[in-house]
This record gives sequence, structure tokens and C-alpha cells, in this order.
Amino acid sequence: MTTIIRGGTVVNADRAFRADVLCYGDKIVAVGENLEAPHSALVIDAGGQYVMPGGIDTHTHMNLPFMGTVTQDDFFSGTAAGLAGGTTTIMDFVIPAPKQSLLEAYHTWRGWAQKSACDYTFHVAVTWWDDSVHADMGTLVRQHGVNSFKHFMAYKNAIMADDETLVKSFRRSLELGAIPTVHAENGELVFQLQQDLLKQGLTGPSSHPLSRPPAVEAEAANRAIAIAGVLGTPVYIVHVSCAESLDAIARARANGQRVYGEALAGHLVIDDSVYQSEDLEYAAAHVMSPPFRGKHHQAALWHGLQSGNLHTTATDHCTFCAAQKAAGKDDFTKIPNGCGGVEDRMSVVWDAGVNSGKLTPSEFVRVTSTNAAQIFNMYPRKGLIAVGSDADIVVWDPEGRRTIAAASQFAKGGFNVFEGRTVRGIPSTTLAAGNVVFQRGQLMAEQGAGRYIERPAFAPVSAK
Ligand code: URQ
Ligand code: ZN
Ligand code: ZN
Repeated sequence: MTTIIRGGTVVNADRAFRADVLCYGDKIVAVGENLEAPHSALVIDAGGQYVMPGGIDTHTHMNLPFMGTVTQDDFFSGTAAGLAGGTTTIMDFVIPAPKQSLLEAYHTWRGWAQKSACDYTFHVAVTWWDDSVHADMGTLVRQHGVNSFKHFMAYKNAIMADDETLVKSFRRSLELGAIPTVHAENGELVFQLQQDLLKQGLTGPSSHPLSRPPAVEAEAANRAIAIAGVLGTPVYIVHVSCAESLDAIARARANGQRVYGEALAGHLVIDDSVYQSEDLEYAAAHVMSPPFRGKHHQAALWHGLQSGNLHTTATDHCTFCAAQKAAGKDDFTKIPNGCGGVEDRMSVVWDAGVNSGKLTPSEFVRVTSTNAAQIFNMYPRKGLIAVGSDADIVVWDPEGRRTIAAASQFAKGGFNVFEGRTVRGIPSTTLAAGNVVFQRGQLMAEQGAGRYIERPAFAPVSAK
């Protein structure tokens, strides 16, 4: 299949320039003005539009078994929804149960992901420790293209990693040339605050943010950064939600430590007033961790993206329907944690970031695609419009508008945290691996078309 994208402005993280883009098969084969193309080529008119690298969502959970249930979106519905929003690669998570072999869990997730409509890759969670975990991490890096290991510092009595696991896993990651990532919340503090609230009879969803205030997140962020600093390994902090965690990252980076931070589209534009709604189903639908925060935290997160102290934007797409969320109607600690967003991230970040002047188009590309590709070693295959890069391309209509609504979304779960938000700046066409998979509202995602993306380790300190 040959496709020529004509008349657009190519936007990479380093510059924007007028050029046509010629794709052959799954690769970009030419970028330049007035390109020749075979008569048989599919022509996409990008006049007045931007031609950008497909989005990379560094944080999704499709088909996740969690808190006694399984997310609504599987790897087909979730990736198809992402393609409709301009995201062409997802980074999902293999999350072994404690004492479960990492390799066994990895193969299970690989099976679930076969149906993906777009390319995908996995962070593998280290939820426990023994010599077999040490060995499996080596196999995953050397034989399966895993170069990032996740650590949940929250979720006590479930998947929480204690300090011994953090230290041993961070050290092993360094040996292997892999990067540790963390969900930074102090799970012990969360647990105790939850018990306190329940003892006071405060069982509703409005207690969720009270059980995980910013200080609970910042303590864990500081601890993960300190452990990484002592051991000499980089660290990537997922869903940074508050100013206090961002301050920890900025301080460490100012001291020369290699720390990366991720912001969720939801945390950038939604505040904690959602938990005060008298509609408890609505409030429960917003239960995710870390929770949505007060407005001043959003301003801090935008400053983080602008200053280079936050590097990627993601969604933590983890959808549960109202019936699933109702598991916690009498006890907020039993509300399955998670919200959606994979379909809306790019437009929400563009509308709130570029239209407001906070980000340039190139900075938008950097935080929605290029930084993720570079941090996790997929660049320049991903995150760039250039000859030889994958033909994962979003043709972006900066004047196009869409009002986000659960009723019209492709994602499942029947709820959308961005409900009613009209965004200016939407994909007009998405190409994944050179195939047009979304065009002017029509989704042509193909089940199983996605490929597993191996990510080489960084230069390992020692090969043992
Ligand atoms: O903590 C996570 O990232 C997963 C389990 C999704 N849920 C959430 O509330 N963020
Ligand atoms: Zn998390
Ligand atoms: Zn997550």
C-alpha cells in the first residue's frame, strides 16, 4: 500500500515544516515538498493541517483483572478507541500476582494483546521478590524486549512493592540496562487513612481523595527518587498528579539526577470537585489513584510540561462500568480504581495546551509521542516523521471540533471523565503501520493488526 499525504505541515518535536509524506507499506519512505507518487497511491489531502507522529500513550490497562473484576476495554476495543484519538502505540502493563512468575504473567498478557488494533509494548510489574524474579527480569530484557519494570508503591495487601523489592528490583534494572518506573503513593499510609475514614462511617466516594492526599504521593515520589539516586539508576514516575511530587522531580533533576515524570490528561484538566457531587455514581466514576486534585495542582502540572520536568502525557486508561464501580457503594475502598481517556488524550492536551499557548505544536509532539519513544528506546522508529520511521501518523485538523461524550465514544465503560468538553483540534486521519485506520469519524481499526514492539535495553552496566 502506497499513501501520499500532501500539502500539510509536518510537526516533529524539533521543528515544523511544510512537506509531503510518502508511505510505502508500514514505513515512511520520503518526506519533502512536491513529492512524486505512483498513480496508484492513496492521496490524503493535509492542506491546512498538521502531520504529526502518532501518539504514544505510555500508560494503559486493557483487559486488566483488578480489584475483583476486569476492565471493560480489552486490547481491541481499547486500542481501536486510541486510534480514533490519534494514538498509534500503547504501553500497557503486565502485572503478576504476588508469587506469580513474571514470565508466566508476561505470556498471559501477550495472549490477551494478540487482538490489539495498534502496536503495543509492556512495562512488566515487579510485585514481589525472590531469585526467580531476578532471573525472569533478565530473560524479559534479553529475550523479550522489555526495558522497563513497574513498581506499585500503593495497593497494600495486593500488588504493593515494599522497600526490599524496590531496592532489589531497581538494582537489577540497572544491571540489565532497564528503567524502573513507579506508581508513587505510600500504600501503608493510604491503608491506615482508609481505615480511619471507614471507622468514622465516611464510606462514600468523597473519602477517596481524603485517603490519599498529595503528601502521601510526594512521600513515595521522594522515596523512589532517593532509592534511585543512591543506586545510580534512572527512574520514571507515572501519573504525577500534584505539585509536591513535581517539586521532588524538579529538585532531583536540578541536582543532575535522571528522573522522568508522566502527566495524565485527566489530571491536567479535571479537579477534585468531582468527588463532591451528590450523584455518588458520578463521583465513584472518577475514583482513580492518585485522585483528581485541586485546581492549583493542574497549573503546576502544566508548568511541569512546559519546564521539562514532566516528559510524557498518558491516560492510565482503565475503564470500569457503573455496575463494577458499585462494588464500593457501601465502602469506597472497594470501588475499582480507574478511569478512561485513551481516545481523548491528544485532543484534550492540544485544546488545553496548544490553544492556550502553553505548548507549541512541536512541544505537543514532544509530550504526546517523542519523549515516550526516546525514554523507552523506541526512537526513531516511533515518535518521528522521517524516512525509515514507522508510518504511524496523525493528520491533525487544528480547527476541527468534537464534543466528548460517552454516548459517542468508541471506548467501553459507558462513562467519560471529559464528558461535555468541546475540544478544538482533532485527528482527521490516523495511519497505523501505513494503513488508514481512522478518517473523519470513521473507524477502520482491524483486530489483531497491532504488533508487539520490542524495546532494547540501554547500555547495560554489567551483562551478568
Ligand atoms: O494504579 C494504576 O495505575 C492502575 C491500577 C489503574 N488504576 C488507577 O486508579 N490508576
Ligand atoms: Zn498507578
Ligand atoms: Zn495505571
